[in-house]
Amino acid sequence: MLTRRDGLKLALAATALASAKPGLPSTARATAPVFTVPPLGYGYDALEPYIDAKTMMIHHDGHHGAYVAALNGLVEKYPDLATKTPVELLSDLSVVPEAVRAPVRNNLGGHWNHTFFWELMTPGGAKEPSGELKSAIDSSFGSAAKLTGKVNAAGLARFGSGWAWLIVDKNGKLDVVSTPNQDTPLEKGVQRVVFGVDVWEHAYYLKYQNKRADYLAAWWNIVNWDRAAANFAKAPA
Ligand code: MN3
Repeated sequence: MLTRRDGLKLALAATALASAKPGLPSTARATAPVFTVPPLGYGYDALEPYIDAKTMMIHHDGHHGAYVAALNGLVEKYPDLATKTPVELLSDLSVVPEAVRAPVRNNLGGHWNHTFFWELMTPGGAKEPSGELKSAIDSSFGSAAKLTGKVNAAGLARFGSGWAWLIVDKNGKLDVVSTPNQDTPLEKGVQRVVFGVDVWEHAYYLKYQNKRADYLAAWWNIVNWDRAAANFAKAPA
C-alpha cells in the first residue's frame, strides 16, 4: 500500500519527468496539487445551531483553502518539503529552510490544525467522553466538566488568535495547553493530540461576534468524542 509520503514522492517524480521532456504538451506537466483541503465529513449546516453554515463554509473553503494554496506555492519553490509528512515537518521545523520556515509554520500548521479540527466535530455525537479517555480525564482533571472548564479558560486566555488543546504530555499525562496563531502542539514535542478548539475570530465571529465564551460553551455540543478517543489511543501519522 502506498503511504502518503510515497504518493508525494511519486507526484514529484512525475513532475520531474514531465519537465525533462520538453516535447510534451504543457498540459502533461500539470500535476495535481500536493496539498488539498479534505472534504468535510458532514454538510456546512450540519453543526447548526452551534456553528452556522456560513461560518463553516468560509472557514473550510476560504480560510483552510488559503493555507493550502499558500502551501502549494511553497512546495513549488521548495519541492523537498513534500518528501516529509506534515507531522514530521511540524514536529521539527528546524529541517525547513529558514527562508520559508515562518510561512511553512503558519500554512502547514493551519492545514494540519484545520484537518484535525473538522474531524473533531460531528452532528449528533456522544455528549461525553467514554472508555479509556473518560478514565484518563477523570484521573487527570476530576471530571469531564472540570476539563471543559479548563479548556474554555485556556481558549479565553489566548490573546488574539490561536487554539486550546487537550494533549498527552511526555510523561503520558493529559494536559490542556494553548498555542498562538497556527502553531501546533507537535512543534512542542507533543506526540498525541486528543482534541483542539479553534479560537480565531474567523471560527465564530458571524454568529457570536465578540463573545468567544459563548462560542466555546456551544462547541461542546458538537465534539466528536469517538474521534477524540481514537486520537487519545495513538499518535498522528
Ligand atoms: Mn480556523
